[in-house]
Amino acid sequence: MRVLVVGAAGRIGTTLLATLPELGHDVHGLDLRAPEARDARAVHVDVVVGDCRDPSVLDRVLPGTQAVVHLAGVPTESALPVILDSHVLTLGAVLDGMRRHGVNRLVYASSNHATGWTPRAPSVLADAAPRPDTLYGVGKVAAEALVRLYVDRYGLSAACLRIGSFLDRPTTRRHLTTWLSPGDCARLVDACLRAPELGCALLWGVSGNTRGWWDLGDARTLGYEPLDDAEAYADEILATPETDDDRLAAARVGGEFAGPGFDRPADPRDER
Ligand code: 15L
Repeated sequence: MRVLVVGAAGRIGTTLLATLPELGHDVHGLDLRAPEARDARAVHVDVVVGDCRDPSVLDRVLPGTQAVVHLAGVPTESALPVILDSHVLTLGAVLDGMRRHGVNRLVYASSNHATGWTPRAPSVLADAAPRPDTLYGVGKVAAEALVRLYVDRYGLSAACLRIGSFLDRPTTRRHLTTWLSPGDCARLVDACLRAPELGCALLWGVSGNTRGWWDLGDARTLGYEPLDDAEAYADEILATPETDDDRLAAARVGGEFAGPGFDRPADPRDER
């Protein structure tokens, strides 16, 4: 499948540029800047440098594309105007471009922070109600709503991945439940690209972590088979004493994002 990765120079983007071709996809990318370090597996992948909010840029890269993986956006808390621009406006422009060019499949990198305020429970479904923990989470909720609109109004087939902690390896207690390995990230995106129909799927983006409490049932039904488990790092991580920050991070889906350290006014003029 001919797949456009928007946000190709970011951490997840550079991974997918290297791994999706190995899974049989014909990948190309778009980003505001060129990827810095290219994995040897991605040297032949074409990346256009341009702004996905510019329709003329999309009109260059979308012809012939069969699916878009949209990763663009500031990957952490920021001022509300930045959040809305980088997550919602970029996605809206890409969705309109996809309509213009008849591209009907989207994999969207949402985040656990869209429902980060949800308290810990033995199992939390991936389509848990929106409960953002930050302005970043608000941006992801708004972006998920935009996807929903295009599914319902225009018949788009889409998956929003509420990604946990995308890292080469887990380093904290929270990561023992939230880790998404690079390999599993590629397997999850691949499953979403290959599933016959997505509707408007909401899925957790995590590995098959033994200590996970985010339900992977819907993702597995779509064909996702995680091969990694943060438990392989548990002895090393648990060797250090548990801190108050660890306990806070364990209380809600969003971990420390739902704590006092991420308290921030919506109006940037109120920031002290
Ligand atoms: C995210 O969505 C962020 O992009 C990343 O920076 C981490 O904070 C991650 O969630 C997480 O919850 O660990």
